[in-house]
Amino acid sequence: FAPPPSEFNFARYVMELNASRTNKLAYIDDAGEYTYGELFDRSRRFAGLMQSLGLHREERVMVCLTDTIDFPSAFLGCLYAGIVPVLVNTQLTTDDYAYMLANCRAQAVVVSASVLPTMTAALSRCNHEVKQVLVSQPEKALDEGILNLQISLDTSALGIAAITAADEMAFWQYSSGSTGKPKGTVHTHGNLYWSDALYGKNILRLNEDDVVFSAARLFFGYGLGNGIIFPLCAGACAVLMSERPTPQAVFKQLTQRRPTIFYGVPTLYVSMLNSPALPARSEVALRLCTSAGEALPREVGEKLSEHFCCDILDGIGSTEMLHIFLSNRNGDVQYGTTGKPVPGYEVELHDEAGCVCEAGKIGELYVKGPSSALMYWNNREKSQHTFIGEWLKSGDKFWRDDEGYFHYVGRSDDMLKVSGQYVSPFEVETTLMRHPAVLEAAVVGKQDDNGLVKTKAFVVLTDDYTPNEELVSELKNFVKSKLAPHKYPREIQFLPELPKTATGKIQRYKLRD
Ligand code: 3SK
Repeated sequence: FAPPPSEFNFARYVMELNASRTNKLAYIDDAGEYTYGELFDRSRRFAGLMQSLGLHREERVMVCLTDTIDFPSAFLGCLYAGIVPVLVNTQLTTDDYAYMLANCRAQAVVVSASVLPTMTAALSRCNHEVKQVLVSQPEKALDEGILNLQISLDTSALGIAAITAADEMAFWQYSSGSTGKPKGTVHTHGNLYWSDALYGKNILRLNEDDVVFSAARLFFGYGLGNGIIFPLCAGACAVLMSERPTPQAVFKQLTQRRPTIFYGVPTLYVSMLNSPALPARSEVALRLCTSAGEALPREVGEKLSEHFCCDILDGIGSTEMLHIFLSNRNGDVQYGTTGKPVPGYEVELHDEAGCVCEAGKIGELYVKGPSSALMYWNNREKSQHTFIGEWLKSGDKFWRDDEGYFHYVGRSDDMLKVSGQYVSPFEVETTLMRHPAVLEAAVVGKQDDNGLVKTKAFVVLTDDYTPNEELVSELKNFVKSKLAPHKYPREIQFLPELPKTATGKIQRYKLRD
């Protein structure tokens, strides 16, 4: 792929790409349908609104929106004006928002009505600079001084386009590590171009006839690529859903909107497979599914692909790399693996001495590619630890087989060493999940009376089983019969559900505590 020109604005780029698609559908959300013409008109008005409120280039706007047409309009509108949207999770606490508002020094906040009370509390707590709060789809009258986004857009003039550089700061996302405060991850206009060129075009091969639907929300890097970057670069149509992506809600979209591509996460796929309402192949129009966020267990991938007669592409990305850089390919899927490097990215595994690992050896994953973030905002120490020259240290452990497929072992900080040997929580969890009693499992390290680390499993049972001591022994024996003896969980605790992030990742650190 040719690099983007040095003068490059992603919003203007997609507007030009879709100039002949004025009447083609770009989005379908819970409230209606929007053509490319309407999307770009809303985006330009959003840019005009920000400019009329006195926002300048490079200033930040916090975007805290659920998945409706307002999200892509605000995102593209900011980019068009050279203003920097800071995309934040809609399910955070007052403390989180207060920290982020102060950290990014947002001059305006665009927020969904459902998040307004939490955001208002955060705004009153921090010593902020916010000039204006705008609310998307309010259901009741707003306090004086707060603007209704739709009404403001209706009366706003079209904004003035900014001439930006490909390497210029375009938007931020917050990356949450297992410890410490969230880190403002700064991405460029060029990064948006590259993640589409390398993954959207080469791996998904999206075209204008595709209809895509992402269970991962737009504020998450995975969702942003799925629902904005890739469909807009292909002239495709994206379905947006505001409510939580439960299996029922997802089935409704799959059967009624009939997307050709569905982007899911492993925990959702597990629940979908366990639901009696799982639609038949004939009821859906899928040509491809993707999975990210955490590794997709082999059995889950195989069962789902058999059911829907299409490939499920498991891959891994990161907030820092913007989207997926290691992935299975359509027609070349090894279930239970994360596939091979996406062409355009280089991936290496490093051992503890920093040397590149040979096949079969577990190592720390490093990735190099053109969509890598610039830095973490105001955090030199963490930036230097993660962005190492041209390489990015991902914090994940993998091994590579002789055919070049990468096998996920776990987060570097979730890895356990039991009896001097590595134990991958993921391997024990997926083994447990092969037992019919186990819906989900999470494995952590727990010190025994001698201070030695042993594995402990937290298990959510399927509907047909109830917790009892016999089942504990049965599950331990089941793992012992499948894995090396040091790997079976010495302790098993049953839970009604596992603690998870908004994007479905198991929060093992909460279980460790
Ligand atoms: O978690 C992932 O695998 C991921 C994928 C795409 C973009 C962002 C992330 C964190």
